[in-house]
Amino acid sequence: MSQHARIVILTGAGVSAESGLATFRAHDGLWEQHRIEDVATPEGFVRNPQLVQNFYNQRRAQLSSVVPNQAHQALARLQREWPGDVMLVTQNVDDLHERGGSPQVIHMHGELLKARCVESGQVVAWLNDITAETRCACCKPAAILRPHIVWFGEIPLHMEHIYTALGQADLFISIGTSGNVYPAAGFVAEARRHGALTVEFNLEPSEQRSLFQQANYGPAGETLPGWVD
Ligand code: BV8
Repeated sequence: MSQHARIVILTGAGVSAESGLATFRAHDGLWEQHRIEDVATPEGFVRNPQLVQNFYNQRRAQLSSVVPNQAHQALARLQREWPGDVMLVTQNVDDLHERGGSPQVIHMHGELLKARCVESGQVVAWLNDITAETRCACCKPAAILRPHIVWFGEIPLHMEHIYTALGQADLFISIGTSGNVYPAAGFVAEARRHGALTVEFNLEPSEQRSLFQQANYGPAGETLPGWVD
């Protein structure tokens, strides 16, 4: 039984903002340019698959032109150096935590750099565009591939694993999320219910601000390194 605090970290789009990736709900955010219903729901994918593929192709392609920032690197140091258990859960679908040195990342909303066969559900690494001609290699006849992304109305990934960790956490840290999207937005209440200390790092107070016992407002690339080290 580890005598060191068990930490669960949840990140959102704000942790990648200083790397240049758009967040969702800012004035120039992704949801200002696209309707969620059109590009981030199963119904939208059935209605206009190419519109959805293009939305994710453009975001996937952008990954090669951005780099991790000091917030990603500080979290990776915390994961590597903290003697107790640390679980990093992200709502983000980019690979910046991995490239920032994090040894373990749980992507509860999927990953841009993976695709999924709509027939078999098989998930494969995917670096390029998915087009109308793209087909899987696992089915006969070959089936279409979708982004390995959890859309609205779909069940997030690794939920049992996450809830088990939330039930045992001594410290829950939320970074760069507006606290609008469930079930992730409910994690702070779950951790607190089990006695965890709850800390928020965000540009401004999130929807869940009242549930955090400590808060550090400002760019995570500036507030997190000092706190971690
Ligand atoms: C589910 C992948 C059941 C897509 C995403 C009606 C029908 C169906 C469902 C619902 C419904 N009504 C409500 C729901 C539930 C729904 C939901 O919560 N809707 C909301 C809008 C009300 N949720 C779902 O559908 C989920 N599934 O409920 O299934 C279930 C549940 C539990 C158990 C079993 C079954 C699925 C949700 C997943 C949707 N997919 N992502 C994609 O990425 O394209 S969600 C999307 O929003 C992103 O993943 C994103 O990560 C996530 C959350 O947004 P944030 O990360 O918080 O980003 P945001 O822009 O909002 O905020 C950024 C924050 O950073 C800001 O506060 C800003 O101040 C701060 N910031 C900015 N810069 C910095 C900074 N902070 C620090 N430093 C900086 N430099």
